[in-house]
Amino acid sequence: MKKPVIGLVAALLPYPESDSAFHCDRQYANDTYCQSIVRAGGNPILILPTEDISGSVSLVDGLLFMGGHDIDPSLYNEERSELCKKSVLSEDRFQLDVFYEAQRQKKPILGICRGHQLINIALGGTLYQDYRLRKETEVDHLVESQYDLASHEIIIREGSTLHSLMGRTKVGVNSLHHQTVKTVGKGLEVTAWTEDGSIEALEGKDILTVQFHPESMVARSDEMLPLFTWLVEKSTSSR
Ligand SMILES: [Mn+2]
Repeated sequence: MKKPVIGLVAALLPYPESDSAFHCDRQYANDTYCQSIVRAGGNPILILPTEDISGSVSLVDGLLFMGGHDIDPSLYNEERSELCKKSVLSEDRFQLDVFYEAQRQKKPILGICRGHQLINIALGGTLYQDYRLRKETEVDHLVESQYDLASHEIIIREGSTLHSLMGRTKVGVNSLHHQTVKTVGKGLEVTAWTEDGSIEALEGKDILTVQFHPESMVARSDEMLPLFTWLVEKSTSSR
């Protein structure tokens, strides 16, 4: 049987970070995202910058927006804070265009970390340019040493999609972000928080987004696999 095709929206690795002998940028997806989709029963492909975004989106059954750079604060009408890290406007605009086209074509969407933040901005939400700009900051959100292990707990709203996938209201997650959602975009609901009130998950119609990195935890255990299974199963039923 043909597997649901999941479009991974390409991330940009600009030169010289790309370390390319050809002095060029790279468009890429971390293998952990690919492997998570494969383990969930999907067939991952890369959505690349193109003038025919509509054509590319029509090739896939669902989309995954992955982790990556900060997003240019001008896209949510804020001045750049000195705490904001590197952003690339062309990458932001490409990924936003893919999101809007995916919505037009009614494709299910999973967003992870930058993807979660991008989708919130696409729907009119805003970000804290660094989580330490929040008033309450008891939780450390940038714990790179535990990239595949839980470093803080999240509290999940009962009755949410995330609750049905995890089967409980408290789950340990990894945390490798320094920005976080401030105001929530139109049509989205907050479905998970940390104990100090930082937003960790959003849901809308056929949209699920998380601030943590389930793709990295999937390499160690199946606990986070249901998030990817949700996307693959939704993508099956949308055809
Ligand atoms: Mn976190």
